[in-house]
Amino acid sequence: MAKYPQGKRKRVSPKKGKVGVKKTENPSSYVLRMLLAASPHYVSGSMMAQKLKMSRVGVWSRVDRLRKAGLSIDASQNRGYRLVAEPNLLNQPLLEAWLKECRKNCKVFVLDEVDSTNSEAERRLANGEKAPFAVLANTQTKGRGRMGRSWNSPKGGNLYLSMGFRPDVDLIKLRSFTLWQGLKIAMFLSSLTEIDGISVKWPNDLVYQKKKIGGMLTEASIDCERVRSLIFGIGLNVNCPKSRFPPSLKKIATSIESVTGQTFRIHEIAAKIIKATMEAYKDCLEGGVESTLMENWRDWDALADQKVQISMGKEKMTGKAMGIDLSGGLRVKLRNGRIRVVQAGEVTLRK
Ligand code: BT5
Repeated sequence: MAKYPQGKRKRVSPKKGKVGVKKTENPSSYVLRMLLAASPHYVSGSMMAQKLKMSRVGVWSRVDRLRKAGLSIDASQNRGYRLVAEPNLLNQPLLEAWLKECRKNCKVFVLDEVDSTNSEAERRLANGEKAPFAVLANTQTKGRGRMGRSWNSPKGGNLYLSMGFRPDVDLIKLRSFTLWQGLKIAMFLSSLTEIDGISVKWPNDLVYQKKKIGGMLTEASIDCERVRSLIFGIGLNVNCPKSRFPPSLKKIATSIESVTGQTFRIHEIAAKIIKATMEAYKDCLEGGVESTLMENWRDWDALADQKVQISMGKEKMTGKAMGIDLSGGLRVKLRNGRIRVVQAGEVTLRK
């Protein structure tokens, strides 16, 4: 549980005005929105009743339902209700409330368990779900990495999120999509967690001191050079203590909690990553991200000036990583001084 008032969230008062819950909004998410906006203070029960257009008993039973779903809400006779802590397990109304708080509309599907959120997003796109949308799960039984690798997905406290889009644009517009997303998400995480030293390891890892904190998996369906559908998946180790990593990951992975010694609000992180992902996607469609990406990359590049080995299928090559070019390819300086640009491959750091 991430407790209040701990955390770095700016304190705001409930918004004034006569407007209450809209017909389209889930009342539970509206209750949570009011509690979030007032946090760490109380919201009066009668004000809630007025805004929700229901009786005070109605509000009480709505709050009780939220408590049963795992939310810690304190009730005080004279003061009203207060959100005490947020759960580590995902709660759909709370995520919706955070999205509203971030002023972002996006349909979300919160699942307790799924094979892979990327696979679920793919199925939903195939079944005609309106894009964009986000799929999140508390755990994945077949979380996927690239090239058939698996993504360790223990239950509770980590983020497993996929977003489905239908871009219908030329492939070239989205060639820097994963790198741009990585840069934007690394920037957001650094500012939220105040971790100094989060970086992006080309092409799809989020790392801290050479240890993997998150990974991204972009999958697209392409038809005649046009991207018809696109799925962006991210796995992020948030509140997972090191002791929960399997032995194979203990030396190569870490989590935000292990780095900071603090737990973070998973719903806030999820909502803000959804927002950052939607904005980064829009940037790519509008065009022109490549030069900004190249300019900013150096500050966030986990490989800058490092000796690397790159595996491209059976071919292996060693050299010094020299940033990216306009196409998003990794520039590698070979022993003979020539620069080779690699578009896809597995990079390992060499001593
Ligand atoms: C990735 O692959 O890094 C992309 C991972 C994407 C996962 C998300 S979760 C939500 C969505 N749904 C999915 O099914 N997938 C996406 P790759 O570069 O191939 O790295 C995989 C390697 O990372 C593994 O072989 C392990 O060495 C390591 N790894 C696995 N689980 C990890 C974890 N939880 N934390 C850090 N490293 C991990």
